Amino acid sequence: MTDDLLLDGLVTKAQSGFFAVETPIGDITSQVRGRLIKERLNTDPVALGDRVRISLTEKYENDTVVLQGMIEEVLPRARAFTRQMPAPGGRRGDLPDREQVLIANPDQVVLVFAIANPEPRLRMLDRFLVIAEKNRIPAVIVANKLDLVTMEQAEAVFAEYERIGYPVLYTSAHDDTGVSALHNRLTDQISALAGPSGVGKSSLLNAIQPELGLRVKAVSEANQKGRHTTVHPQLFPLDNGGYVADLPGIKAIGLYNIEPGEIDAYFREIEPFTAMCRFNNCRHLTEPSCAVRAAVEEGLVSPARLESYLRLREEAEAIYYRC
Ligand SMILES: Nc1nc2c(ncn2[C@@H]2O[C@H](COP(=O)(O)OP(=O)(O)O)[C@@H](O)[C@H]2O)c(=O)[nH]1
Ligand SMILES: [Mg+2]
Ligand SMILES: [Zn+2]
Repeated sequence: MTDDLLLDGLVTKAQSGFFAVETPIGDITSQVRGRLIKERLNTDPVALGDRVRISLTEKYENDTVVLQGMIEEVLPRARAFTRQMPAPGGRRGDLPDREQVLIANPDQVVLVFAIANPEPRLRMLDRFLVIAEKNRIPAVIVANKLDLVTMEQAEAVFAEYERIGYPVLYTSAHDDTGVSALHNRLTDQISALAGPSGVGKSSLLNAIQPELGLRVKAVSEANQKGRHTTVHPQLFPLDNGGYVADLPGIKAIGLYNIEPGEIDAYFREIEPFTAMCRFNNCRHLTEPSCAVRAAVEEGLVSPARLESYLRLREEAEAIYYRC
């Protein structure tokens, strides 16, 4: 037996208690030590993207030796894309809220939108950015289908995001514009991809690496069949190094674990002005001497971003005060 040997690995797939762990000697299907499950009650004990240590056991299957893994240790997560599951019975119940980990240790989230066909849904983009900021995950924006518009038209929509500090890549999967720049961004990184359907995510992945988009799509479609099915994304290796995962479940992420006042901090260009409002509990709606509204008047904050802010804050308030 080889049980005194511990192997380092990366969890590339997590499903129903079984984990695909990529190790220096290949992919090894693994389970989790019961002790770890008991120690990590308020989170997923092991999740996609976790760095783990496994022990090995040999098993005979049809006269051949198969290696099986047992996850003995989960290394600390640098960051994680999580969804808070409200405890049964709400905040007043005895059970704690529990987090579901969509992906551990992503280096970045890549938010893909089309510049046209379909029209970019900037409200959704702003929601994704809030969730990324909340989870402290760097966000990259991809503005695809550049072939359908002029660069001026594209920048009219997306340059604001560059101005406030998010990298924006302008791409076209149809004529390959920006595809190598996107490829470079993904290389050697663990990237979580998100965006509405029809914007060209699969096409861009296929342009980067044949079949990649098809493989990613097959998984996310299977996940979307039932409304209540748990989402099991998967990390797909890139030939040049790095991994991508599709995050089909991200659209459903609510603002459960976000307090209304916290949202200020997740709009990076709005945040600096909030300290200058006359009232320190200013909601930037109709209060007198609101520095945020003044900043919009002066062209320092875009009206569309303030609108997103107000709507997300309203949503967060509705959830917060209901619980
Ligand atoms: N004009 C144009 N069409 C694109 C581009 N990328 C994808 N499409 C088309 O948009 C549709 C949706 O693409 P798909 O990759 O399946 O989007 P996904 O749902 O985000 O994975 C398909 O008809 C593609 O051919 C692009 O850069 N330019
Ligand atoms: Mg797709
Ligand atoms: Zn204000």
